[in-house]
Amino acid sequence: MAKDKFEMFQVLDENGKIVNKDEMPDLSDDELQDLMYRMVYTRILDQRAVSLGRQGRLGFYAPVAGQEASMIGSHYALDKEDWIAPGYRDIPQLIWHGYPLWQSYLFSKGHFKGGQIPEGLNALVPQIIIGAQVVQTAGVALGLKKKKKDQIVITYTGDGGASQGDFYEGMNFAGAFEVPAVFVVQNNQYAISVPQDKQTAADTIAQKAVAAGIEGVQVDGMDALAVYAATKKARKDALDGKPTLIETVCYRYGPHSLSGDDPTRYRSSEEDGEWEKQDPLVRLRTYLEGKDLWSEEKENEIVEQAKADVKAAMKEAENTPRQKVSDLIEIMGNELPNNLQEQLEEYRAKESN
Ligand SMILES: Cc1ncc(C[n+]2csc(CCOP(=O)(O)OP(=O)(O)O)c2C)c(N)n1
Repeated sequence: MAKDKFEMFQVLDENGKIVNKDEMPDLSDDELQDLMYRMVYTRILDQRAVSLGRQGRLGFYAPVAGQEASMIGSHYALDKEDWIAPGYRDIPQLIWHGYPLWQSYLFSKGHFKGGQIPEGLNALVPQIIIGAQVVQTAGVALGLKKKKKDQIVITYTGDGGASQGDFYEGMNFAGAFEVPAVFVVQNNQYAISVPQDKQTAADTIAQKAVAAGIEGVQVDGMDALAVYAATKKARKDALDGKPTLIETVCYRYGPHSLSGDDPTRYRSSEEDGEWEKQDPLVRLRTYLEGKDLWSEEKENEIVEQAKADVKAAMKEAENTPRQKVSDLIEIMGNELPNNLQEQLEEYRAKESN
C-alpha cells in the first residue's frame, strides 16, 4: 500500500528521456549545463580521492560515485544562504556550498583545520554520529524561524541513518514546530554491508514522514532533474513552515569507505551492473547531447580542471603544518578553564623542545 502512495518520482529516465514533462524543472540551458558540470567535476574529485586514499595520502574517505544526482541535484536547489547539515559522505555538497577543497582533505586526515568551517559559510561540520545531524537540523531551523530568516536547513543521512532514534526525533520536532527544514535520506541500499530490507520493514523510507506529520517523497536518486525539482519544492514549502522528507533512491558504486570493507562480500556484480546502467551522469549527458548542450570536448576540459584543482588543493593540505596537541587544546574555547590552560602551557613547552 505504502509503495503506491510513495511512488517514485522521476523526470529523466535511464535513457535520458523526459518522462514527466509537467514536472520538468524550470532550469535555463546554462543552468542545465552547470548542473552537469558539477556532477562531472564531483566524479573526478571522487576518483582522485579514492586514488589519494589508496596512496595513503588521505585519512577517512567515503566514496560518492553513483550518488552525484542525489547530492548535486539537491544542493543545486538551495540558496547560498541556506544551511547544510551534512554527514561524512556529503563532502561534495559542502564543497559546492563554498567549503575549500584543501580543507576537505584536512578533514579526511582528522586535522582540526578541516573542521573549521569558514566564517560566513552556513554549514555544520560533517557528522560522523549516524543521524545526529537530523536533530541538529531541527534546532538550527528553529533558530532561523525565530529570527524570521528566509533560509532553510537541509540535512543528509543514509538509509541506515533512517533507523536511528535521532532521525525520528528531529523530524518530529521539525513537524511540530513548523520549522524550515528539508531532510534528505540518500538510500544507497546499504548501511555498510546491511541491506535496506534487513534495516526496516517499511516499504519506503519516504513513508516515515507520515508519523512526523510532514510531507514525504520518494525520488529517483539517479535522476538529477527529479532530485532538483523535489528539493526546490521542499525548500519552498520549508519556508512556509512545512518540512519534507525526501528519499533519494540511489547506489554507491564504491565501498562504504576506504577503511576496509569489501563490497563484493555483500553485493553481486549483477546488482552493481544494474545500477551502473542507471548512471546519473550518463543520463543527464544523453539528455543534454540531444539538445546540443554537451560535448566530449567540454567534458574533457572539466576533467582537466578538476584534476588540476585536486593537485593544488592537495599541495595546500600537505603544506599545512601537522597539528599539535596544543592546537587541539587551544581550539576548545575562547577562554580556557585553569586546568586546560595549564595543560596547554605544558604541551607548548614540550613541543618547543
Ligand atoms: C551512532 C552510530 N552508530 C554506528 C556508527 C558506525 N557506522 C558508521 S557508517 C554506518 C552505516 C551508515 O549507513 P547509512 O546511514 O546508510 O549511510 P551511508 O554510509 O550508506 O551513506 C555505521 C553503522 C556510527 N558512526 N554512529
